[in-house]
Amino acid sequence: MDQQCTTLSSFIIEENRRLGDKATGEFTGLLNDISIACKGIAALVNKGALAGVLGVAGSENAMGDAQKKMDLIANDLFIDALQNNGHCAGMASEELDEILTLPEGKIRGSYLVTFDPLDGSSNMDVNIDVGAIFSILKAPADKKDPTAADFARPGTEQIAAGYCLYGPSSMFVLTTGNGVNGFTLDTSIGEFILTHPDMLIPETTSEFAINASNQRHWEPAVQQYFADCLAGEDGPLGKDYNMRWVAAMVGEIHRILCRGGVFLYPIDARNREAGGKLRLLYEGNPMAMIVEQAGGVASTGYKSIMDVVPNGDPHQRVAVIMGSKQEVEIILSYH
Ligand code: AFP
Repeated sequence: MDQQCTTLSSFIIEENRRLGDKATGEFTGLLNDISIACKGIAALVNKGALAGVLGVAGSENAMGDAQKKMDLIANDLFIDALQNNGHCAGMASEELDEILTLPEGKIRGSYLVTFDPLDGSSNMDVNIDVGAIFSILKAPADKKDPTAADFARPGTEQIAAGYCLYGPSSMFVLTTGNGVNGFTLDTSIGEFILTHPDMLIPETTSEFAINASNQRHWEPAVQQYFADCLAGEDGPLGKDYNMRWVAAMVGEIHRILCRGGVFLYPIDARNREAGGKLRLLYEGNPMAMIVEQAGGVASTGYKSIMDVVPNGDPHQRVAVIMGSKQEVEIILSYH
């Protein structure tokens, strides 16, 4: 093993020290809990059919999505990691109807965690990328059980955010508000190792990701931008574009962090009242924090995602346009 390698745990300890944190160890412990959940999920995702984790569970989540077996397993792994170590006071998950407080007798920690334990889970059965997304907020100071209102805080109040991509290799990508760093899971030693320090999104791009099957429902601004992308160098944007669609936001955002691009899940006629399709607290906000910490822009089309005021519903939806700074600004100029 490379003697110089930095593990996720040593990176977080060092980062806290550098930031002059009083170092109670609680925040480090919380990130460690999350990374342990992600390692457990990575092991099962990697085994796939051999672990018997493919297929549907036969239930639905609060949004009416059919839950996969692995959605529920990943959710349980997050809950187990977060409720037993005294770092977390409550959680909100895509797979739980309501926010979750801790059982009697468990120590209430100083943080709240929201998560999508298995983003893009319909990719599981076809062996394509899936991921986990998380956001960390400060818990109420009084150590009482949090309520849904305690989670209803704008993205600007996030303490940290990250995702774990389960792809050809598993990668844990983290921001604590001081840039973005990526760690690759070395399965031979069971550690996430810093492999992508100071990730920065290129400002310009000619690659976009959008589910074009929804085209007829989009607003005119997005319709026009899309038409101009397709027109390529003969159109007003004056360049040929490439298109990608992983159908797991973690995969799209990771690609954008590595080589630039824009990802759009815009308002459409069917979800205008709800505010969009993706979820604010465990998809929009954490990804917006990561993208902006990496030099990109994250908007609803009309305002910064992290300025959206939550309405108290843990599953509130939001429109998402994020990625390379200059290209997002071009898209916003269409609105
Ligand atoms: P799940 O987390 O429910 O699997 O959904 C994934 C997702 O929220 C996001 O990661 C994708 O970009 C988007 O939905 C894909 O949805 P469509 O295939 O319906 O466009």
